[in-house]
Amino acid sequence: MGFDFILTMCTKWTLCIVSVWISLLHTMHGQLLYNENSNSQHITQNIERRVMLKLDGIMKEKINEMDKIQKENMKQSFRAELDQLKSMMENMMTNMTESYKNLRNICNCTYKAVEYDKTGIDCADILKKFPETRNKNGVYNITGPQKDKKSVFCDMTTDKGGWTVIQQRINGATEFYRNWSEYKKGFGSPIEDHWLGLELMHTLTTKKTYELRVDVQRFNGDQAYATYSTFSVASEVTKYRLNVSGYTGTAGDSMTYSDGMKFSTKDQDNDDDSGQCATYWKSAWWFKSCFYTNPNGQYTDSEKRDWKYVVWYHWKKENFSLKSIKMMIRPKN
Ligand SMILES: [Ca+2]
Repeated sequence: MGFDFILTMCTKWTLCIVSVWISLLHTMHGQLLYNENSNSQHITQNIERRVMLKLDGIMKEKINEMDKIQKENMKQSFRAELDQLKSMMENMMTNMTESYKNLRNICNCTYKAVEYDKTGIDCADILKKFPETRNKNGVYNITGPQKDKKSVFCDMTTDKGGWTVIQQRINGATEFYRNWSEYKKGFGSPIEDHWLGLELMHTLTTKKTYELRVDVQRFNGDQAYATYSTFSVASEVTKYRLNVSGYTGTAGDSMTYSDGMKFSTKDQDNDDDSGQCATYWKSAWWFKSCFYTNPNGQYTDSEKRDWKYVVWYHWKKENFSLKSIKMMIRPKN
């Protein structure tokens, strides 16, 4: 039985040592038979030395092997732990996304549930005709230019309620870089991002004297408002010329600058600028040259500084993007 064979066969420490000692006895016996005249003590010592050397070699080799195995095992276990961690993170992300979707659905359901089958000329008219709607914000119907019903969001709580929301940006769900006919007709959803439509704004604000309230919110949660004692939109012939005046509030006056201006969209340049404010800023508004507020600008999901975003400059005298803006009108008493 050779040592190399033992080395190959040895996989366990105990097995290895037992095998080596069996080999020692075997070899001793063989050597004694072969050298029957030799000094048995000398032979024994010689064999013992060789066996010890071999054992030492085997031990070293085994230690190296164990080191390698240990390193490999550590590597494998580390990799397994990483995979487990990765899988946990992926699960967490999936759960978070799901929770966020559920939360959004709950919010939407709440909003959807708050739809009232009540119609009026505007939200103030609905509040007057149906006093039970006081403090009940939600979607109501108002009579459109062609006597058709149009869904609007009514704010029935702020400053005694009766406000018809004409413009809203809350989540970037709707693209606002649109053409003239879309701004004329209106677009979006009353419970999310919404533009009521220039024609309906004109129809409403020429029947009575309206006031305007604008509510703005930063991404840090700060809120402010601006009210204007008069607000009206002239006919399409005048390019929906704006009449706004009588500012009071906490947000600063960023709209009087646009007073008397025609409305401009990407396909109708009616501004006072030598260029095209609408196409330059990818927006639509009663641009002059160009604006201090950009309610129909690009929506972004965090606070950034650029005029292209939804901006209300005079609040902090800075052009940071707003988290939300809401424009609403109500007839003056
Ligand atoms: Ca121009």
